[in-house]
Amino acid sequence: MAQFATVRGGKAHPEIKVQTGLFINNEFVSSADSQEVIDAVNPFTEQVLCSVVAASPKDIDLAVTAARNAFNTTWGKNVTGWERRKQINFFVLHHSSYGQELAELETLNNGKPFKIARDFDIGDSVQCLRYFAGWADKLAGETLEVDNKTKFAFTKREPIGVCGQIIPWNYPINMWAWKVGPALAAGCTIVMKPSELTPLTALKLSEYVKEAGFPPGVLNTVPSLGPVGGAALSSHLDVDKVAFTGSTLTGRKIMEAAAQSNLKKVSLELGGKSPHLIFESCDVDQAASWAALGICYNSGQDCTAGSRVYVQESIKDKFIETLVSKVKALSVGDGLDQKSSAGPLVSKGQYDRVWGYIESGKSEGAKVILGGDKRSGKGFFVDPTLFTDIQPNMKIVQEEVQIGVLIFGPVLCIGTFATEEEAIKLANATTFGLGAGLHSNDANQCMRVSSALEAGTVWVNAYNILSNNTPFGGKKQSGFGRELGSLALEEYTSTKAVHWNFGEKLD
Ligand code: TXE
Repeated sequence: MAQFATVRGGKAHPEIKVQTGLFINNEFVSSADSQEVIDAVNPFTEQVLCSVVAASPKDIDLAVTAARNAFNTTWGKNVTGWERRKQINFFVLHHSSYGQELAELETLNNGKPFKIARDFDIGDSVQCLRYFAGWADKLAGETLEVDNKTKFAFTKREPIGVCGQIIPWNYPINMWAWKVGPALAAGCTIVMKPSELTPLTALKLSEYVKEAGFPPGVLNTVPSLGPVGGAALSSHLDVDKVAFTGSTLTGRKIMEAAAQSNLKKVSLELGGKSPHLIFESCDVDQAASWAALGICYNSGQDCTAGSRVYVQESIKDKFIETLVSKVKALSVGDGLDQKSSAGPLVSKGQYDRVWGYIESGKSEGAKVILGGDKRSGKGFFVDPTLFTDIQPNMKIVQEEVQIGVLIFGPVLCIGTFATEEEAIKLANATTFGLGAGLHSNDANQCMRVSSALEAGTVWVNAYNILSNNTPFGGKKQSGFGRELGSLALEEYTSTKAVHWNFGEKLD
């Protein structure tokens, strides 16, 4: 098949050239042994944008070999931290100069609004890579006293090796940067498997990797179906670590594959059913704005989407009325339209799943107070849908937690509580623990509740804000390991202890 395709873009870039091969050793290549392709679909038009090569297990093996060779020769312990920092920063300069084109491609393949793709997804990923570039020459060990007269020990942080990175489709560029940044800074080499739903921006970024002068094999990109390429990567005997963001269901499979192959290190970020608590002392207008953002941002396709709001009974009516007016003000439409604040869902599969949940909410007796009706015409659209009168055992509240598949759309369940104790109990009544939010003007209450919430991140009087220097990750079945911040580097380094004898002689 042709090694590139021309994708019809928006006003700024009417035509975008996309490489369609696998990116191995800095070259775009065909599969070694397969004719399989992946269709990249535009979720607004439902049309195929282009087809890209789907990596087979043999291709994954070739990509791992390329990454291993680079690790042993041109990257890994063979380059100084200072050189890694320079190389990553050089890439960042290059990558940011292509921002508009990359953002349009993200909108075309994922559906999210162009402005958000450009200003948040790309803007933030540039900052993320810069942040990690800064760490590359600051990975220090310790000097430890063993015996003052004869011995001491020191530790070194060494790159863990070849890393498989399996990323989802909700933030294709961000998830790429969150994983690539710390891995490259630490000196690891990478085999990146983007989601089969959104392979295009990872391929575009691979072009920049080559142009920016990374040595061949340092970063390889292998679009593939999850059960084919993702499974091959997680069970590969020469992969030292696999980093994953996606569903709990797939996270379990990856952990199993790692355990049954070479016990590679694993980090998992698996989403959640995040609670958002609204206490009576809060600024209701602000709390409603954050709650609207919490469920509608990225069309609810967000691992920390605040999909369960619990409001104190005394302010229930005022809060719900304000929230409805905030959500109504959002405009859901074509991502290339400047006025859109949210786009369609990413795929027909996600569209069907979300509508299935909405229908189940209705049939189980929850009350729809906004949305809940399908649009006619093209595009995988789900307008924000708000449910009240929920019960803890309803499928929209609990979802399929046992298999770990969530609604993952702009669908909000609103419940009430009387006391702080009840609010905490409701919030923690989930097997997940990724994010949680609370709004209150009582500082002591903020301290008490933020301590009691079982989540890796708690937002107080805000929701969904992230910072590159602040760790992010889950508790319970939302996974383990941390991304962002200095802790992300722990995921990509191993500590070597060196014991040094300068005085003791054996008889
Ligand atoms: O996820 P998968 P899907 C959740 C969300 C959504 C559900 C299903 O609830 O409704 O997952 O989405 C790769 N071995 N999240 O089916 O399968 C796959 O190719 C190795 C939460 O898209 O987890 C893709 O690259 N890899 C979330 C990645 O896993 C495999 C983001 C994610 O796909 C594999 C996305 C296998 N056997 C979905 N099977 C979050 N935490 O933000 C699939 N993959």
